[in-house]
Amino acid sequence: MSSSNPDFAQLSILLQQVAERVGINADRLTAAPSPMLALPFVREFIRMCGIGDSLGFHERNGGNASYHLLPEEADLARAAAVNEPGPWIPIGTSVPELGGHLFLVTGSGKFMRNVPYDPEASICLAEVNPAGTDYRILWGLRDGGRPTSEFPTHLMNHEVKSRVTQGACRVIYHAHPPQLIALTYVLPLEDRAFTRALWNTMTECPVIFPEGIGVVRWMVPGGRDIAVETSKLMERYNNVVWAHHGLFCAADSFDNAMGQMETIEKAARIWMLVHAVTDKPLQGITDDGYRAIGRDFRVEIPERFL
Ligand code: 2HA
Ligand code: ZN
Repeated sequence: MSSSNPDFAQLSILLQQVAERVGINADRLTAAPSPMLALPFVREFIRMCGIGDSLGFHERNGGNASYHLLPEEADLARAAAVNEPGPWIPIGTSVPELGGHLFLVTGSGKFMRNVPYDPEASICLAEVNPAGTDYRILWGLRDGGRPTSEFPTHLMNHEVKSRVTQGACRVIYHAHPPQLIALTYVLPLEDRAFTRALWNTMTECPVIFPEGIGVVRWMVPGGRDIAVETSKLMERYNNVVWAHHGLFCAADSFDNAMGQMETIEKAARIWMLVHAVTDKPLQGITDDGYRAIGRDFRVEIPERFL
């Protein structure tokens, strides 16, 4: 349908009037969907947000996600993001190894539940400047806003993970899974205690996170300090617990990021189910059991956890 079609012109005027009356941006009713939304990694990002919501990981605006675009995806995204870039804004930390890179990221204060419903208002494509100190928005957050308050943690995690995985890690996903958060009131806030407790709940756990799991003590979220602590642990782990807050997962794909979040929350749930019944479980997986898993599944189980 072209705008020279009289029916379309009339419809467009009607929509403008309706939009004004109900107080919303008329572009939302009349604009064609952005070509960005057709890109496969954008669709997968949106899908992951919807799955997280359906699993109860994202009350209100809780949680956030980011995706580090491959160079060829960045070319596609630049072509699809037809808007004028926004102004450069300080990140609040510096990520020199990510200079010039592009990221999809959820918006501050945005609800994960609304990402599939209205992605253009809920997420954005952000570009990091060559020095790695500032970012600007190339697409998205149609009604205004900024990337998540945890953008410094996301970017510092991406910088570390990209380095230690030779570019394989692309997704950082933060959620508030309830039973894992509950566990941060019960277990010592130590990597070893969480690793052992969670590994011991399901045989697949040491296969899915053989490197263990890191724990950050309670800290004020949303700034550089917690970003520094988290990214230090990301050198060694793919999953980092924030005490009394939630979990950060780093992965090479959206499926694996969600898979880690779901597995670790399920492990916490099993821990809770067992300990609701007894303080002293009769049995569990032994150290030699973990060593055998490491051998048969060809994963490295660090001896320091045994
Ligand atoms: O986006 O989860 O940690 C809200 C949060 C902050
Ligand atoms: Zn959070």
